[in-house]
Amino acid sequence: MTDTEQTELRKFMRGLRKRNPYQSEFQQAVEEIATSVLPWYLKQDAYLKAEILERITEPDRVISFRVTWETDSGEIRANRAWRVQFNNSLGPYKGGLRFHPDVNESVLKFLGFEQIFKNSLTGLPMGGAKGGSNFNPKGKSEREVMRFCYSLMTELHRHIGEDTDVPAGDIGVGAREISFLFGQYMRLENRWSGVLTGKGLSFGGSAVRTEATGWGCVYFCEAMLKQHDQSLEGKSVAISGSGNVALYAAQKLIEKGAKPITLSDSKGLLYAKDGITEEQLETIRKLKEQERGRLADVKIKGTQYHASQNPWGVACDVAMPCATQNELDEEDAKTLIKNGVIAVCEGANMPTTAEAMKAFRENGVLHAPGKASNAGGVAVSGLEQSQNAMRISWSRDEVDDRLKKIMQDIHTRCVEEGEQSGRINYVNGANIAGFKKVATAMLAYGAI
Ligand code: NDP
Ligand code: 2IT
Repeated sequence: MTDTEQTELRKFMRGLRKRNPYQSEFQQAVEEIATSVLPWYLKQDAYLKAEILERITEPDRVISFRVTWETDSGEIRANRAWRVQFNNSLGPYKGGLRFHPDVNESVLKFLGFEQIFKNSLTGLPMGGAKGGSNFNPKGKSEREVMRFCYSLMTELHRHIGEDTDVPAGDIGVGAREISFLFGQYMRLENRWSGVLTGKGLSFGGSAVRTEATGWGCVYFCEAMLKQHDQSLEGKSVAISGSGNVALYAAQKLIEKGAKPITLSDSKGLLYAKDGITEEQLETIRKLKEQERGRLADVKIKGTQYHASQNPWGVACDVAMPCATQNELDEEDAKTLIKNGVIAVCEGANMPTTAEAMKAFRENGVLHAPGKASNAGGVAVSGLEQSQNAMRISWSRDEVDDRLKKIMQDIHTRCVEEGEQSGRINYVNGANIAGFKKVATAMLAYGAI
């Protein structure tokens, strides 16, 4: 960055921090995008005059509401919930719902903001949004989760619609929660519509949506390695998380001949020196998806559980953070670099801190940002919307072929926009490619 660009960035960020105090995650996500796009943006008079950067960082609206529900023992509980409808320039608002005790407005604004550019990169007509609640589904009974979902949808239904805003899953929201939410939407609206994605396969869900984020992340990683004359074959991969994204990333890695050597959760790390096998992964998947167990409960020969540890201390060729934001910091990055990591491919949203990103960049580690590498999930959500609109359903192979093509196209866009003196900066590439399309649409709409 030149001195002028740096001064402009500081000025812009000062204003943004003032307008959004205490929202550190949102500020972090905006600063990353602004850093990438400013060198281009500052040369575009029309965009500058239209204040596109100021406008794109302001959500269209944030809906905030109370969700009251009853426990099995008859106690009344109240949680906070939000829907951040960030930008619908490219299509109806689209993005997941997160249920986790750490959810607050800053977290949902960062996620909604990232979603605008991720959705733009998919090439599908989707705007950006995110929602969720500080409700903790852990330890709750099935009936409690159901009552909570019904209550949340009782407010949310008036703000969403198949051509307005189409929520989906994220942390703590999977097939079970989407089914409860969808059932309540239908009851309230008295009609069937493709208003949520990630639905069950028998009621409008798309083949491969469950697997899409993890598989897509591996397809992106494969493309990134191929671009650098490498392959996944035989590579050891440290994965964090053991939820939807992590489990299906591990599955596809095994299929590609790579070795997933770790999984994790918020309590600890599961390590398999020789790689987790297909059979072992199936056992873990059942424990997590059906019994809602913890990794500490996994008792499989050839694996070790280490409480309170993350995967970044384990020597690996590739790191795939698939749990949550800021889970990989500068110290973790330095350890990975020391241990010879060649690529980091993000399954989660913003899992890498700004300092860790800098360390990877300065040490020549390939780094795929989540908005590019985890876009497979929302892409197949977009395909679910198309199938619902056409009243048809595509086969697994058909959806998987489209997913592969979308991930390859995203990779190509990152390369085109991210090439700098012979090296590819995937973070810049994804940010610039995602931003340009939305900014151009906003400019065309005039002063709205
Ligand atoms: P899940 O709820 O299925 O799994 C989340 C996993 O991450 C769990 O293993 C969980 O451990 C761990 N985790 C969550 N919060 C923390 C934390 N604060 N510290 C340590 N570990 C944590 O969620 P997903 O797999 O769906 O989502 C994972 C990431 O991928 C998120 O960043 C999400 O935004 C992103 N993503 C998801 C997509 C999807 O389609 N599902 C699409 C694109 C991105 P524990 O059980 O102990 O909490
Ligand atoms: O972060 C994400 O892209 C998601 N949680 C998926 C969103 C979606 O609408 O499928």
